Amino acid sequence: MSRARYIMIGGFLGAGKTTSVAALAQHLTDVGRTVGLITNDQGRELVDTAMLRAKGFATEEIPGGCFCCRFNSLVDAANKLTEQSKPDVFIAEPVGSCTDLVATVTYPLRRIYGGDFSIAPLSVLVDPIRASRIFGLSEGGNFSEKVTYIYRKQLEEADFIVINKTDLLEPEALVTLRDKLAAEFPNADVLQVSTRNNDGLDEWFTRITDAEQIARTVMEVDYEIYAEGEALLGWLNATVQLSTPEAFEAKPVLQQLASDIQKQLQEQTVEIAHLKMTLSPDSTIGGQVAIINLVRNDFVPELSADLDAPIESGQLIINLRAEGDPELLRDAVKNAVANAPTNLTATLDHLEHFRPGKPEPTYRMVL
Ligand SMILES: Nc1nc2c(ncn2[C@@H]2O[C@H](COP(=O)(O)OP(=O)(O)OP(=O)(O)O)[C@@H](O)[C@H]2O)c(=O)[nH]1
Ligand SMILES: [Mg+2]
Repeated sequence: MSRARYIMIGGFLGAGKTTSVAALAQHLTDVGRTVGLITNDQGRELVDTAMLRAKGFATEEIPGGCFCCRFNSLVDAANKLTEQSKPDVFIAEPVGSCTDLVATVTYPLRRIYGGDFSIAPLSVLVDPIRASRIFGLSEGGNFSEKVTYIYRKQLEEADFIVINKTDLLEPEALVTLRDKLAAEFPNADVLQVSTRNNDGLDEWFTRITDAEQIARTVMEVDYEIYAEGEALLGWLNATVQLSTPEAFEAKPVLQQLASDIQKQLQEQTVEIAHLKMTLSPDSTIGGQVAIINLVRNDFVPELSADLDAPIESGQLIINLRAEGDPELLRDAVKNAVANAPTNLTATLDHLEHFRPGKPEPTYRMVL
């Protein structure tokens, strides 16, 4: 039996990983491959899983910890997908605050399950506005030093640094960013894409579909700084049941909730890394899922998918990651839900808020 392909697309929170996973999955499906997707998070109730399943892709999620710390769950998820649909390509999205993936995920996969998987080069996506701020090329809201440490480490281990969202940056600024990344991370090839505009994807997808990851000495990581960086991030996952006697439109409700959360966190000077929400109708009428995202404080919440028609009830999933106290995130979300439009009944079913714990990988292999 031929080995299944394992492709991992990393990158910091909000860089566009899930959007790219969906685009790659569609591309591979179109050329006759069978894909199985694996999502991952520190908590449960994931927007990414809802989004990818709504697109019709076989998706397994690993909640409650990152791939590196739940390595055996990653293999279990691949086995489960194999039982369901026998994928010949697995595409995995690690948590956006995770690094050291080569030593803790791809090398162990190669060493222990090398007969089952052929491993693609590691892609690490960047949002160009966020990256320009991290590397001092532009002004604006930013993360503190230890969170930035994780950001840089992600890029250091990349085989491909993929500047995504090129539609957001002027050409000169893009060249400056590209040169900076190429100079700082000479081991990586720097690619440029706009997943939204389907620009540059062919070259990237071709390079990760066929080539094998080349083994090299893994980078050093200070797990104390890494853990402190993770612990500066606040994490919140919640589910809310929304209903009205009369049908309601998803878009204005999601926009109001997102803007309300954003305004409260701006006032608390909490830097948002990614606020994402999906609204799934309880009945099949009304379309698949509406999605809204916000990837920094000084931007507008963007609707990346809408429902076809108004709905009477549905489930809202809220995933919020920001540099700040998780209690502030909880308060912002609870207030926004309480301030939901008056004709809506909003019931909070589940809410967890925490700081990610110290990463303790199942394996760490240096070659
Ligand atoms: N302008 C623009 N926006 C994009 C592009 N690709 C993705 N986005 C948007 O970026 C936001 C974040 O995208 P996701 O794919 O959810 O990012 P992610 O890296 O999976 O985020 P986490 O899972 O939270 O770490 C969404 O609003 C996307 O629509 C792009 O090429 N251009
Ligand atoms: Mg994602």
